[in-house]
Order: sequence, then structure tokens, then C-alpha cells
Amino acid sequence: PKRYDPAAIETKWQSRWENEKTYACHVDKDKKKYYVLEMFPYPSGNLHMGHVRNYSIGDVVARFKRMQGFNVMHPMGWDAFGLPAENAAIKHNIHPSVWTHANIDNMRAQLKRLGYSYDWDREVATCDEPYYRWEQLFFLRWLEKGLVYRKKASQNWCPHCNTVLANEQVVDGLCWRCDTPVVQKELTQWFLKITDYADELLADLSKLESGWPDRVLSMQRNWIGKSVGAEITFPLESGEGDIKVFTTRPDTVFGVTFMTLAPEHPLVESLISGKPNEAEARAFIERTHNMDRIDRQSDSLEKEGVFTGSYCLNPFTGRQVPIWLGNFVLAEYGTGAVMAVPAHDQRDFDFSKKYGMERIVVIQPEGEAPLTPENLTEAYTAPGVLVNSGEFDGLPNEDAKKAIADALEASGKGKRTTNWRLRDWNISRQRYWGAPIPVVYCDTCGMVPVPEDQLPVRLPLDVQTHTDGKSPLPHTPEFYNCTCPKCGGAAKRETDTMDTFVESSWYFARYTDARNDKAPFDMEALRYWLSVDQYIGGVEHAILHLLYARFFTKVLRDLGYFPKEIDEPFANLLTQGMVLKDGSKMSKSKGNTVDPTEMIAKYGADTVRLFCLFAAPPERDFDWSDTGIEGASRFLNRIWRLYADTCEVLSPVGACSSTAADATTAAAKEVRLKEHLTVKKAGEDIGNRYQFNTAIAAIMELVNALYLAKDELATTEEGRKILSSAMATVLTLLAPITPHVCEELWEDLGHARSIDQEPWPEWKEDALQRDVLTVVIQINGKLRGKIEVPASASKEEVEQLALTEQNIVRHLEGLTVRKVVVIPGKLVNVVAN
Ligand code: ANZ
Ligand code: ZN
Repeated sequence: PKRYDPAAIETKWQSRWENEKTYACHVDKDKKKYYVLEMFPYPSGNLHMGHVRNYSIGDVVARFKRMQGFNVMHPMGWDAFGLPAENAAIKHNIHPSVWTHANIDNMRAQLKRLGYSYDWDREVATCDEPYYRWEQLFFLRWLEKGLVYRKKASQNWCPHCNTVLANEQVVDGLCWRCDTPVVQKELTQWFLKITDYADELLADLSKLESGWPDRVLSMQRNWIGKSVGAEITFPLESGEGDIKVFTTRPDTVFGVTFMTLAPEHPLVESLISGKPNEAEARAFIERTHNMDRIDRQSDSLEKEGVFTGSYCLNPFTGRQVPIWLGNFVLAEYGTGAVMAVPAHDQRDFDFSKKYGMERIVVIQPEGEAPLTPENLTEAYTAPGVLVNSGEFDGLPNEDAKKAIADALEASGKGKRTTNWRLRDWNISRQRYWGAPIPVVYCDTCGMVPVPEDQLPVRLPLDVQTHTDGKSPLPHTPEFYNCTCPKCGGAAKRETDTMDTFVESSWYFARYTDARNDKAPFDMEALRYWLSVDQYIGGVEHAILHLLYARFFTKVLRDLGYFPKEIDEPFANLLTQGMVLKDGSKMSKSKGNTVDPTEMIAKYGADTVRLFCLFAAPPERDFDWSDTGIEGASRFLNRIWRLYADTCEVLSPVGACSSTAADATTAAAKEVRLKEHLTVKKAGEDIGNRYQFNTAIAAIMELVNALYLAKDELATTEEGRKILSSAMATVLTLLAPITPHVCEELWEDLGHARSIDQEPWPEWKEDALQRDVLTVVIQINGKLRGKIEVPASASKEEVEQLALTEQNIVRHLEGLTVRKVVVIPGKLVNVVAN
């Protein structure tokens, strides 16, 4: 054939795949399905190398599984609502919709130019009404079930983006998008009751243990944050009311020397008012209130507090306990009040040191010098036996937890409880470019859901976008003015839109029947395709996106939209590493990005794909390197040349088609052995562990072996069979990785069928059998020589050959052989003295 011209070959095959809808898939109950999915991109404008790596990994899996005979679904779409579209609208005076769709068109073309085997008929864009309308339907169902509710709450607010941020969108006190310091603001918001599912979300992590990385599982576990303990009631000294605390350590209750309340605690006002340090307390409250909520949870927070002037009483001892306010106590966790035990809790210890509070040791380590308030240098948090604890003295503290909880329940002074770190999900955003929340507000009827037959509530496209970044919806009467569905009177639409994490929580299911305009899903399609067999994406989504998608799966199952048996969305998860440049993350601001389009223009898509897969195992970060991509390009050119050198003598046979009878010479045997070893290794490396890099390395070795043997093999009929088979194997194994060049050479060979239709090759046991084996010889455990023995040789024959080997004979001179151990095919150890 001609010179290797990647661009020409690649565009030829890409248009063929597109015209013939090669990768379209359909439910086929006679075939086993495989659903492989990469996290869909935000249409920011251009693909970056991280995308290319992510999708290249997914594409190898998809193509590999097809070759293994699975009915593969491999879809792609766009996570298309969100803030950057609005920011671009402001900056470039272009409508968010125009900007988004232009970006989608550009990025779709880029994906097609990379030759990914997507079923484009299933493409979805979440900003399009045929997609988000179903989300509004879900919202109505949530309202009916009480799964969504409105609540006034102090929210993280980004003054620059003019929106509420979820806790996880606040990074070190700054907005995750624009790095503006976040402030707190009281707002009425819509919340989804993810906490109703906390138990199941935690318990079902055990179903994912074999398919998800441990790291992600433990991040999810911590985020859900189950804490088992007790609630204890401390009556106020004034006799009016009480304070309830949540503690995981009821065993330390006799060691309480003060109480710490969140400054937002509802009792604070009555506790400080009229007290001598009221002014100081108020100043403290003001200061802490404006602090970032994430900072307040951080271990490195400088603990500060103020005395309220009021006291409560320890329910077990009657001891008077001063009530303080502390900046580290969170209003939304537990009861917003902490019983402080400075001898056994480090935060309380630090606090007591700073403000001079007493410490009482109530847990004593066994068999050690007694701890005293004076010799404590830090809180003692390890197990021990109770002291200074009345009737509970002498109990090991784990037993005391139970005994004290029992006593609390018997006396009515408290109870066992469980707390969760997980909070309900605030899904409302004061943004324009999102799915409208389908409710209206009527002066007479209050909040009224939009009736189902009036859905969708269309996001109006003819709006004036505001240069100050505010949502135009509350300023667009054509949108918000409406009639009340209940009473027919004038009403106003909700102008908040949904968090874009809502759209990405169910897209994987929509792909199963993406064009359905009667219902969000088709039950039969869901039953066939779900769960996703392999999900691939960045570890930055390890908590939120994955948790929300898991939550949605359970909710949609309970609402009857998903099959009952589906309770987890993603059976297997692969979190790929980053593509770095000179050891740091590629970013526009650092000016160290590598543009995939440029690389494709220079080397071709196959080379870019090959490099991304060869550079490192998928979970690991790797550095983009010019020599690396050059190397990948050289390898494909080398295959092309190998083919050009041999094509005259090659016949269009399948992989692993030569037989033992064809292997008449040593060189032929060696090539056939290598061919089958490579098939074995590549299959295992790709199939079991996604170790594409080592699979590729093995294929490279096979290519080297073919270069060495090709001239000799070309001279005989049998040799040509060996060569043809091995060449077919190289192309077949590489087809999922570099599909275009493999298709091209396959076609040039004269095959009628595309290489896509080839089954994944199978190695044969007989081909792995060597005629001659290399055996190493040790004398008293030291390596002294090597021999080649026929594979058929008996232990006795091997021993005989070993003892007559020159070097061995020399080393044994003057010694007596005591024992010879033969490990067939490997080693002979001679014991002599
Ligand atoms: C007394 C005690 C003694 C505690 C001791 C610990 C050790 P996790 O595991 O995270 O659930 N706490 C309770 N509510 C809090 C709030 N709103 N803000 C800050 N801290 C709070 O932690 C539970 C423990 O954190 C509770 O147990 C309480 O301190 C504190 F030797 O109670 B502990
Ligand atoms: Zn009304």
C-alpha cells in the first residue's frame, strides 16, 4: 500500500462508521449486553486531553467487549446546563443556548474525529426540553411523596456568581468556579430528602466492593457519615427548659465540665440576655456567623468561645455546668450542642486550656500510672476503665457506653440515637441556565405544583441576559406571570432552576431509550441495559455525582420508573488519572495545555489514542511527553512498514489461524509461540485489569519478533501461514486501540468483513507448549549453569543432562553429590559437599 497517511485513513473510516451506523445498538435479548459509559462532558467549547484519555479508555472497553460477542451500548451526550454558559453570555454577548449548542457541535465533531464507537442516535443534551421535561415530572412525583420540600436556611452564597453553592462547591472558603470568598445568606430553598436514603446509600456500598475503588467507597462512606451515640438532656439551672446534646461518648458523661453551643443555637438569645458579658457574646456570635462553614469544620480552626453567663446541670451528678458558645460547634449537626469533656476530647482539651476550665479524668488506661488533671498533656482518647463515675466505676468504657445509655433510657434523661453527616440536597439555584422548577405561587392557594399535563415549563429563550450576572427569570414577566392551576387567579412562577447535578443523576438511564417522547424511560429497555457495566470518569466526582446518581436510582426505583431489581447504577467504576504537563495539571492560565486537535492534525487520532493508553495504567496520572507521542507514532508507522514489506505473501486469514503443523522451523515455532503468548497476555491485561499499557507493550514485542522472522518465514508455504496468522493477530489485538489503521490494513489484506466483526482471538494451549525448555542449575542454591532440555525429557534425563554440563562438572570437582532436586521445566538444584 501507499505511505501511512493517518488523516486520509481515519476520515475514510469515520464516515463509513457514521453512514453505516456501525455502532448503533438495540435491545437483543438473545445476546448478553454490556453497557460502557464515560462521564459526559460539560460543553465548554473544546475537548482537552483529560477528555481524550477518558473516552479512549471507554472506547477500548466498548470495542473489546463487542469483539467478545457482547451487545454493547456506548452512548455519549452533554451535561449542558450550568453557569459557564451564562458567564459566556455576559462576556461575549451571546445567548447561553447559542453558545452551548455551538460548543456541542464543535466537540461532537472532535469526538467523531477521534473515532470513538458511540451510538450517536442516543445522544442527549440536558439543556434541551426533550430531556429536562422529564426532570420536571420527577419533581412533581417528589412533591407528592414529600421527597422535596422548601426550607429557609443559611446558605453558602457566591456574591460573584450570584448563587447558592452546595457545601461541596465551596473549596477552602472559595467558590469552586470563580474563587470568590463565599458568604452566608438566609434564603428559602428547595431540598431533596437524600437523608431518607442515608441508610440504604451506606449499606449498598457493600454491593460495590468488588467493582469500585476502595478509595471512592470510603469517601462515600465518610460523606454519609453515620455516627452512633446518645442524646442526653441537661436541664437548665434556671429550671426553665433544657439543652440536649449529641454524643458518641456517653461513657464520659461524668467528665463534663462545661457545655459548648453553636452560636446559632435557638436558646442562645435567652441564655445571654441580661448577662454581664452580653455585649461580648453578641460580638462573638456576629463574628462566627460570617465565617465559612467549611472552615468551622476544619481541624486547624483556632478554637474560640465565649461564656454565656448561664448554667445547666449534669443529669447524673447534678453538678453545675457553665454554658459556653464555641466557633467549632455546628448548628446543623446533632443538636448543635456539645457536652464538653476536656480530659477525653482534644477540642475540649484545647478549649479548656485556653479558657481555664477544669478537667475530670473519667477513663483510666489499664495497667498504667493513673492519669490526673495535672499530668494530662493532651486528651486521653484510647480505651480504659471508668473512674470518678459513680456506680459505673470499674466498667470497661465500651461496656459503660451501653450501661449509661440504658440508664438514660430508663430514667428518661436521654436515648440512643444515630446521627448522619449527610444533609438534604439543596437543588434550587437562582440561575437562568437550568431546568425550571415546576411550581407556581398563588396569593390564595400558596405553592401549587404545575399540573402534569401542563409540563414542560419551558425555559424561555427570548430573555435579556443581565450584565450583573443575575438570573433574568425574575425580571421576565412573560415567564413568571401565570394563572393559578387551582383557582385560576393570578400567580407567579418559581424562578429558581434546578442544580445541574440533577440532570447528571439520571442521564445514564435516559440513554437506554433516548428518543422516547411518551415517557422518560422504557421499562424493558431499562431492564435489559441497566446497570451500567463499566463507568469511567475522574475521581473529582467520587463523592457528589456518584452519590446523587446512586440516590436517584433508588428514588426512581421506588417511584416505579426503574425496575425493582435495580438499586445501584454503576456496577464497576474506573477512575482515571490526570494528564499532566511537566508534572502539573494542564490549565489555560498556566499556558501548559496540549490541544488534542493539534495533536490529531500532526499525528492522527490513532496515535493520540495509542499514546494516552500506553503512557500509564488508567488509574495513574501521566505526563504528556513529546517523545512519548513520537514513539506511539513510530510504532504505528512500523506496523505499516511491516505490512508493506510482507503483504505480497500474506493471505487474509484470521488471528491464531496457523497450526502446529505449519510451525516446521525453529523460527516459525518461536513466532507462533509468541503470537499465542501475546494473545493470552493482551486478553488478560485488557479483560481483567484494564492494563492497556502492558497489553500494548506485549503487542510491540510481537511486532519485533515478526520483523526478525519475516524474511525467513516468507520463503515457505508453511512459513507464510505462520506470518499471515501472526499479522492478523497484531491487527486484531490492536483494533480496539487504534481502530482506523487496523481497519485499513485489514481491508487491504482482502478481507470482506470489517475487522470490527472479528472475534477477540483465542490462544491455544498447544501453541504455548515449548519443544525445548531452559532449565537453570544451582549447586547448593547458587546459580552455576543453564541447559536446554527437550520438553518431553523425564526428571531422570534432566538430572543426567544437568550433571554432565561442563560448568557443573567443574564446580563439582572434589565434592560428593548428596541430593539432586529437579523442578521440571525450571530448575535443578544439586546439593553437594
Ligand atoms: C462528648 C465527647 C467526649 C465527645 C469525648 C467526643 C469525645 P462524630 O463522630 O463526628 O459524630 N459534637 C456533637 N455535636 C457537634 C456539633 N454540632 N458540632 C461539633 N461537634 C459536635 O462526633 C460526635 C462528637 O462530636 C460528639 O461526641 C460531640 O463530642 C461532638 F471524649 O460528646 B462528643
Ligand atoms: Zn390559587
